[in-house]
Amino acid sequence: AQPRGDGLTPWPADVAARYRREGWWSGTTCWELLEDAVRHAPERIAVVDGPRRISYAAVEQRALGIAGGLRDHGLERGDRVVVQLPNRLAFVELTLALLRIGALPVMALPAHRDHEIGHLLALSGAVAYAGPRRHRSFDHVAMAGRLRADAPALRLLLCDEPADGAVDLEALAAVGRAADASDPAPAPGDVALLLLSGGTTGLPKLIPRTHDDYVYNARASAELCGFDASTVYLVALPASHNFPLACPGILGALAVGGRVVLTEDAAPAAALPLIEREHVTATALVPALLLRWLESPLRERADLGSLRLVQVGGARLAAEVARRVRLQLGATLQQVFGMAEGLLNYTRLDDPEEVLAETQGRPLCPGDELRIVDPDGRTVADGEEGELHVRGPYTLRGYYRAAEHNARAFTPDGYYRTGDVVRWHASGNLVVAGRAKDLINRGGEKISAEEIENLILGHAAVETCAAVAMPDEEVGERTCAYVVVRDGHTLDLPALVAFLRERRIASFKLPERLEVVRELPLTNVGKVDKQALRTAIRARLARER
Ligand code: J2J
Repeated sequence: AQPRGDGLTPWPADVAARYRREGWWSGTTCWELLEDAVRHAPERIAVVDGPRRISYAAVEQRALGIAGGLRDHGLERGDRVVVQLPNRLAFVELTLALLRIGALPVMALPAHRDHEIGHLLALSGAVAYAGPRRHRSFDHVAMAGRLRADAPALRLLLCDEPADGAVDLEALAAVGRAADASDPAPAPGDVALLLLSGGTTGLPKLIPRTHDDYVYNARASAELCGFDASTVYLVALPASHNFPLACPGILGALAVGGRVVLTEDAAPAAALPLIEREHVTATALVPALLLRWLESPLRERADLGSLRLVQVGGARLAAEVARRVRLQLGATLQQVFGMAEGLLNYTRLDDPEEVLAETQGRPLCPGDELRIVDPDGRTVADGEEGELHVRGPYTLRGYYRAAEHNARAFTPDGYYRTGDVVRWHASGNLVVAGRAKDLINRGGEKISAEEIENLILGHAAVETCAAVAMPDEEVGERTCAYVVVRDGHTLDLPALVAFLRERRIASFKLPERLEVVRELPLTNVGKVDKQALRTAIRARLARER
């Protein structure tokens, strides 16, 4: 079968040939990763979700049941499916089923609402939406109904329990199916899935990841992290994030015959007893969640003796907190500086404590090409700070259907401009020093300043506005909205939040502070001086404390 080029910016032919020659691209699809593990140990438990324990053979049959059922409903290779399932068995099985068919999961977050899901449906032209019926008192089926009017391609609703007008995934899984090699399958060079960017643009971009590149991502990560058949991996972060999905995450654990334990609740009261009960050996956290685990009185009550590896990434981790992982959780810390766009940096398990605590690791692959540049695009001197540019065998060459943005987000020679300001540590690892991109990193969830500003500008009282990060002890950063109010109008935070809620957006994007000002400071080229605003709010918060 010919690779499906739709939405994919291909690597140049000579570069692709090198990636194959070096073995980084192995010509394997994500589904074949699972198949290998099934053949190896069919009876072993692959996935644990609450009381349910599903063997490798059963996961395969159940995923094939879903794949067959979806094919019967007309789903084909190359079709897009917006997946918004929480950390449940159905997430794993549906994702595998789509990977088997060659249909593309669009990895939405459970926190997304009409605003985000509507955009993802439109951008991807998805023919199906998969969600829970109700989750955290939100009715996802009703949302899908509302969005139908503006998503003409959408014709199939999938749910993991019976719901009006939706196909029941559990019923398809329960019927099951045997493997049939004659069923059409994707090619290794095809796009496997679409991940969400933690972008800086008005609306989020989608990241096409191919089977070849994602299989490398998961396998090489599993090897680096020492994953094997004895690994019990806890999915604490939302499973649709790249980190828990494939770094090494769910795919990495399944590829080596390990076990995946799911939880919808990562709070200490739920996660720590689960670690004890399931003998979890590894997990991935964002710094904010790690901090909650460390601070919890439950930590001393649960037996966490099985825990060997705690990966932390997604946002800056303070060295003082990093050092507490070994002392208070009895596990090895691994810092991960990754991005859904591709590049993964990991500290190695046997790195000295100082490197584990103070750096964000080094690239996964010898084929990763990193450049640290000044604002003119010139490489900085060794050890100096600059913006990180990267290309490599698992880093995208272009966002999905975003030609205009791609012209800015990539250099002419194919490097992705990460927007992260980094420097090399003497140990050969990277240190993330800051960022040049305009977003707010709230406990690892990325909020595009432009996206939230566009929404705020829709309020009748708002003349102009700017959204900036303000420091926060718990989640690292929160959103502060600076607003110039129109003459004769007033605005306070509750009114602004109520207005934004009516726009039906993910609630982590809501501003948590409002500063009404007479005017916004400008730089000498006439743009809003966000640096000045960040400094101002930081000073103000310090004074208030
Ligand atoms: C500081 N900033 C970091 C870190 C990511 C593994 C881990 C994380 C992500 C992720 C991921 C950071 N210290 N250790 O996909 O597979 C910030 C940077 C980066 C952006 C990417 C994975 N680790 N960051 O966070 O696509 O700014 O991926 O460019 O959500 O998070 O965000 P995202």
